[in-house]
Amino acid sequence: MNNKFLTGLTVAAATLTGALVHAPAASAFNWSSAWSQPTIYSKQQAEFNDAPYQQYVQQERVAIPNSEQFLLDPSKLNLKFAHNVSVSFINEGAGFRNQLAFTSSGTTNTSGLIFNDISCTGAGCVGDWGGSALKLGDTVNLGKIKGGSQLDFGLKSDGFNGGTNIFGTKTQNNEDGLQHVVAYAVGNRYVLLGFEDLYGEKNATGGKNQNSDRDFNDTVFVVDVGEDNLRVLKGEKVPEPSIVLSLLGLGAAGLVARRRQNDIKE
Ligand SMILES: [Ca+2]
Ligand SMILES: [Ca+2]
Repeated sequence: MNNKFLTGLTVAAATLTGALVHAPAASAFNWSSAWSQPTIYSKQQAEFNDAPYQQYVQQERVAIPNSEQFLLDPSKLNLKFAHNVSVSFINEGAGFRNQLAFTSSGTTNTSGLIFNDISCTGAGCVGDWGGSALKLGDTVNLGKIKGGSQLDFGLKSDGFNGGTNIFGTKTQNNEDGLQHVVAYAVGNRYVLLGFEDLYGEKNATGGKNQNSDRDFNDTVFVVDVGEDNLRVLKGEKVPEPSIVLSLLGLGAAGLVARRRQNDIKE
């Protein structure tokens, strides 16, 4: 091995190191300014009942306690089966008027805004401090997401008022390096997510810290992923439709097919 070659390697290594050092940190969640508010359906229109899920909304400034619900990793919301995915607003405990968006990547590649102004007022609303854009249970359809897709969600803190801090499900990509989302499996078909919208450790002030209460109640919503997808997310074995068909034969096949159609329609 000659010295010239070694020098070349050293230079290459130095260049690579430099590139790594200067590479921008991965963003928490890619936000598009081209997004606009999709149609919001009332809970009556969406036939959604928010009442069973209000119990998971933490009272203001109370850190989330141990929950008996099934804890999920919000950065790994993989859907195995196709489903018409919808998102329903449960509550907000925020002075900020946050914005929520989603991405789907993999088999279905799409993204968009879900709620442009997360603010509510009146009975049951935890953060009744200005704004009345949403009613509890309001629902947005994300459309059909195919099996083999990964759902992800991001929050723009006070985005309605021009805020620019974005929090995502990947803890290491958040600017403060802290977790800002919790996720639980609730009921038989929903993933419940709660966002914390302030920077920093609990009660930390100074610099970018915002005296956070770390209660993860600033935006709380559920995602209807369907029964089969939720079972998979909880680690249960759910057979492929084709396997079920071959195991059960033609008579049961009709039943399975109908059940799948219902899954899509719901
Ligand atoms: Ca509010
Ligand atoms: Ca909070």
